[in-house]
Amino acid sequence: MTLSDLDRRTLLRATGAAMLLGAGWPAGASQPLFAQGGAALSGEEITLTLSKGHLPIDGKPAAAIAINGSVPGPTLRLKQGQQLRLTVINELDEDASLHWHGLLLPFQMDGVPGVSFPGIPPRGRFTYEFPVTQSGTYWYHSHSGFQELMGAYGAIVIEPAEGMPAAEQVLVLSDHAFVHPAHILHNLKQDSDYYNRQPSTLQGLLQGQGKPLAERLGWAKMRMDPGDISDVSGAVLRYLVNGHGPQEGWNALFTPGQPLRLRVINAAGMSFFNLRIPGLPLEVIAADGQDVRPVSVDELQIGPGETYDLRVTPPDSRAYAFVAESADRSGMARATLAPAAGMKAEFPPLRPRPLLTMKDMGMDMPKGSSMKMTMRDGSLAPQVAMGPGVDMISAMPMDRTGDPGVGLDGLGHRVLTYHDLLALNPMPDTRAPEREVEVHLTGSMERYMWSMDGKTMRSAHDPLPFRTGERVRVTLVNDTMMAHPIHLHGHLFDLVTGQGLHAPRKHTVTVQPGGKASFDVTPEPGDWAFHCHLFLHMAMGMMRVAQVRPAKDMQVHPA
Ligand SMILES: [Cu+2]
Repeated sequence: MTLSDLDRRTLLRATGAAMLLGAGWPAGASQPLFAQGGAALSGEEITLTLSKGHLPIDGKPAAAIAINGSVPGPTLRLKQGQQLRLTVINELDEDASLHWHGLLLPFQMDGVPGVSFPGIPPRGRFTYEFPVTQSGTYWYHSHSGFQELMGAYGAIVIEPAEGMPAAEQVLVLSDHAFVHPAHILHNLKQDSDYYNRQPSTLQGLLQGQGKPLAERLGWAKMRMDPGDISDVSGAVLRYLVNGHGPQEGWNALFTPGQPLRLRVINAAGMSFFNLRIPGLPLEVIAADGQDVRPVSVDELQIGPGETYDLRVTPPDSRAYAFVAESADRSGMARATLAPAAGMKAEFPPLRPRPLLTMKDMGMDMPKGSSMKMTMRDGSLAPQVAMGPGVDMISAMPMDRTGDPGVGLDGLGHRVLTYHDLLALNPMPDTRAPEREVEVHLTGSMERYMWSMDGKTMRSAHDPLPFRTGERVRVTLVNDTMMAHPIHLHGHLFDLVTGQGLHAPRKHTVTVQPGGKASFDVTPEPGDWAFHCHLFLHMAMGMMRVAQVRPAKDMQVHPA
């Protein structure tokens, strides 16, 4: 079963199983307690084994899937230019896979069941083999079932062919529930507001908080909630740093006055994080593994699937709080950076919950204009299959790559946007795009349905066709009120942000609610997964296959 194949029957079956299993699977002598954070593995031959057990989160065991007995799995420390043979052993009772997120490789080694290979059957194994051509911070994760949401992920750090290693730490951020992900999905299908425990409706209305009354009534009429930032929240998730829950936290040492590189990976299945270290500027030096001109900020948002390398130079001999606050501010992952073991940092309280704006609905319109009329006008996006799974078409989608993310405007300190990112090296393919492809990110929040162009992965087997080596612009239009981190496998694309030859190169781009984002890309041959990195959105169908073929073999599908 691939995650994208989760149709209704599979879902019901999985949910039934999850219900029977309660918290996932029973704790017992046969179920090992996993380690928090993995050892480093290097070399040309690496073996990774997936197995089930329990992860202690703040002392309480949660059903989990580990790689080599830890969550996260081992950190793969590689060298640019080396060969790599990765043998993956599946000790689970279901099909498994591992995908190397952000790595450029032959598509047969990319690890997506049903797209690039058949998957790894229970008690089977698969050997991936490819050259390591790039350097930087990446990660790997399962692309099967709910395994990633349950802990099947780890970091990849690739040292450049030349260059001295400096002091560094890897921070794998994630989210983990004490209930099975199928149970969460089941609850969302019944009530998409299930984990949005403080809807900004009656109580806030009575207290006169938040939005003005007229606007509130408008939102109510559309049966939407401006507080709907995340569909899965701290009500059910615990936010982890390197497998450590927020009460326990994770600790790292630094030498005062010396620069320290933090390789931050967002491996969360369902959460955006806002990162900051109160009292310490963050110098962004790489995004998605690619060097950028250093830019100093006080805070930045990281979407699921993205990585950022941050350089910090703590001046004082005191403990600093690394805060990864979930974007809906329902919880935080915590790390302490200190010059000596045992020091405690002061963590700030969660900030007030942000609210969505009209801009997040793709309608930055003057007051008094009618919202209802333009909420679902299919003529604005002819390729979108209008059906019950599409409850909105952005009327006026704006390029929002210059926005810092929901709730991060007007904080009074510097917050990173994609516009601040400039690639250190100019882009390798400087051709102007020959054509443009528009892909709509669509959904129905109420029905918890997610799709691209109104079609789910399951309903639309026709892939998105590309020609090998063409230069193409892909524009993503977000017709929903949630941010979606969209990931293209096996490629680095050049984000269109007005930076010319120094456009930032990425593998994952967050498209803000009601907004749009464009990238230019030179497609590599093969079949590549292209999907939202919120795993439950992908499971419900926000995924397509980018099919790249030589021009002579192109089959153009009618729209
Ligand atoms: Cu999504």
